[in-house]
Amino acid sequence: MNKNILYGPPPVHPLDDGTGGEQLYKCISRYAQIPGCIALTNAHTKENILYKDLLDLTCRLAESLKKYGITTDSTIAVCSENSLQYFIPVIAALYIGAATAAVNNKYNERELINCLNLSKPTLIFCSTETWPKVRQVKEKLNFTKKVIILDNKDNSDSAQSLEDFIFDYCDKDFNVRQFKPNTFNRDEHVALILNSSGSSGLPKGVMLTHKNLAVRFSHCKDPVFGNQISPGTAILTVIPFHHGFGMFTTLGYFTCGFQIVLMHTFEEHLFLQSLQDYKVQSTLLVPTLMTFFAKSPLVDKFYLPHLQEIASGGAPLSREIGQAVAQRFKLKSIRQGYGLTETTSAILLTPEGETVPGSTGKVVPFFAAKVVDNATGRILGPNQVGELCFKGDMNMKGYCNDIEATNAIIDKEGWLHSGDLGYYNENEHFFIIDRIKSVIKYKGYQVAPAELEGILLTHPSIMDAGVTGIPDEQAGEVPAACVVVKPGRNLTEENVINYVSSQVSSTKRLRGGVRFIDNIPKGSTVCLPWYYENSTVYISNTNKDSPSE
Ligand code: M24
Repeated sequence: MNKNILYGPPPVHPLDDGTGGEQLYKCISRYAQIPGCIALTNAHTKENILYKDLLDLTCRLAESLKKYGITTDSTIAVCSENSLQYFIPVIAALYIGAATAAVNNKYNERELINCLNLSKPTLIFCSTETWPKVRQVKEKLNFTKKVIILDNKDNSDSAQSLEDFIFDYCDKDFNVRQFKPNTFNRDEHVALILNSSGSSGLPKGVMLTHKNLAVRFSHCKDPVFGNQISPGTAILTVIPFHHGFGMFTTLGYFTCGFQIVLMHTFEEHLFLQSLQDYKVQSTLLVPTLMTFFAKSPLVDKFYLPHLQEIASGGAPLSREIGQAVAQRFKLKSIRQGYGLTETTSAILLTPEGETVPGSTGKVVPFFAAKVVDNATGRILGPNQVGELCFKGDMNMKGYCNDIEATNAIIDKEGWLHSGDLGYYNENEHFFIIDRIKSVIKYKGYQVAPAELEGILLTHPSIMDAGVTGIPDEQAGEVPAACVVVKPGRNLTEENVINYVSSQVSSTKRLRGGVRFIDNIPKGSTVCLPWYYENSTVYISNTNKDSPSE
């Protein structure tokens, strides 16, 4: 055994038996028996769903899906902002073993088509807000048979309401008590398909299994790496459910019986008011919002004695901001998590009572980590910087229909190469210091340079283009482009920015500006040094967006 491979500790509780769907069913059934036990609250509207109603709705929908013809080989998609109804199709599909593709609700038509083409869902569950986009897209997809609107009671001409779908397909005398989730091989069976561009290239479909989910559930109730189980505990979350961070923390909360107070859009006052009103004990933030709260004067106006934990993940959190936020909220420390879409959820987490400022935590149970010198392949020891690699039971099954990309990120021995540079100290606490893969993180959202480069190259006046991330205090990073203009053509920075903006969702806009150069040196982060050397570079767009985008 190599002493420089670090293993997570044995779990406090053994891994529960059963598929992710069976485990959820068991837990939700248990909490449904507690009178008035609230599963979800919408912080904006103050509406609730009880565990009892969640059980009823998910079982009825699962039964309806089966009657409609959805099987363990089928895929459905959910394209919605965070809402009370979001998890109803996700959980129903988990019960019966259909895979769910969680689609970014902010995607435009082009992005939606690309993303849905990866998973090819038979049904799409959308919201009133995303319906106009989904409607356009459905006409261009021959595999999608039906669209169901989650939050509307009325049927439209070409979509059905959730209520009506259940009414049409679930027997009137269906008895929830007789419902049983399906059993299948959890190691292989795909539970969810999320999007990530991985180390390079275009966004891909990340296939995560029921075993991956079961491991996340065990972390969630682990007293060292997760939360103490106490049904009714209120958790506030504004993290998008379609992203791995939001998806797997929230699914985990259902297994603990927590009251999940959700927000679909970050509003400072409502966020703080909700922390106070629901006596929230734990909340999740991305570093952009941590930076915001480090300075927000409003925090002091609220009485928050119940708040015990703020957890941050999805992007680097500086030591200073972490400490400032902990101080503002009168907490001892901030819990950090580090993960990739390809590892399901966090694989490094701050263990209870072991915070080290600036560290993303220690290896979780069921996982191993090593730091590798990329030039020599040598496994490095403490305090030596290299690429972080992970092996364990939450590593994805692979990318949908893309063995080449899967083999490029997971090697023959099963190690996933994160594309992040970092080290661990003598106490096995990890520190992330840089990213070597070709991914930009704008407010925690992935932006794939290859996608923006592809768009730039379709411009009739652009000969070559390179996209990179440049540091930004508020957003972490912003995408910036270097462009080579075809001889005899004229192009302004504004032209280029608008051209890209017209084809991408907001997070991918070229907020870092555009620089015109004579040729693009090949390599993924080549523009970065160039950018810094040119201090006169014009940044086109000061960040006027809301912190949550
Ligand atoms: P994806 N510090 C620095 N970089 C980080 C980071 C961190 N703490 N976390 C992620 N990154 C960067 O969009 C790295 O470059 C996620 O971000 C993701 C997915 C699932 C779960 O995926 C990395 O290669 C989580 C993040 C997660 N983060 O925290 C928690 N979950 C968590 C926290 C508290 O593909 C890239 O982003 C409690 C429980 C939790 F699960 C991966 O980007």
